[in-house]
Amino acid sequence: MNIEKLRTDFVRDGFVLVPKFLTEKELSELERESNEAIKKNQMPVTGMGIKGLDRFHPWFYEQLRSGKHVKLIEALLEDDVEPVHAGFFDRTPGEKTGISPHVDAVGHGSSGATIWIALDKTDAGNGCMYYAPRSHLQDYENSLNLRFDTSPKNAFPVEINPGDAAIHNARTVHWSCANKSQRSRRSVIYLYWAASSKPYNIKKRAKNT
Ligand SMILES: O=C(O)CCC(=O)C(=O)O
Repeated sequence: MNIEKLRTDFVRDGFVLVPKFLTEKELSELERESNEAIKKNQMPVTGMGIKGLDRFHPWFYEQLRSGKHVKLIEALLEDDVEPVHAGFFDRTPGEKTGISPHVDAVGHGSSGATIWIALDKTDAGNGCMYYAPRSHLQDYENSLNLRFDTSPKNAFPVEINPGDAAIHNARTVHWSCANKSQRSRRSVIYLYWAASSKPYNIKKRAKNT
């Protein structure tokens, strides 16, 4: 892994893809622990996913703090990190809606990052996530439902394989689409604030929202 190149791309675009981030063994372990966590959770997995896996499953508590991704995120943010939560997303086969454009830093840190690890192959057919390249450089409203032009010129499809990772800045606009296929599209995420980040007190909105 060329960390310098990843950092340059992350700073410029607001995201990076890391193919084959997990070994096959690590991927099986992640899948097994996700299944265990979902079984423990009393709520069904909805479109918004399950947040706070680390609060009821010790394996995720540990991973959130010392998983192998932590050092990479610190290198990309050039800061220590403050763990926020571990989550699970499942765009279930046939699901009719995805997730609206948003930034993860809603109402909190000005700087942070999310690592999104694919458990299944993800593509436009099964409701992949999209990033708006360089959107982290603009001031978008702190909202989970941004008015944002999601046309192809603004949209980078996160089409990756199981065990690959996508890492985005907490201020990068992203969204996902309905899963029109019969294939599942599961992922695990870990969200962090940069330790020195301050709460974001946004006063203005981007011109194009
Ligand atoms: O996996 C998805 O569909 C959406 C993920 C997301 O919004 C996030 O990680 O913040």
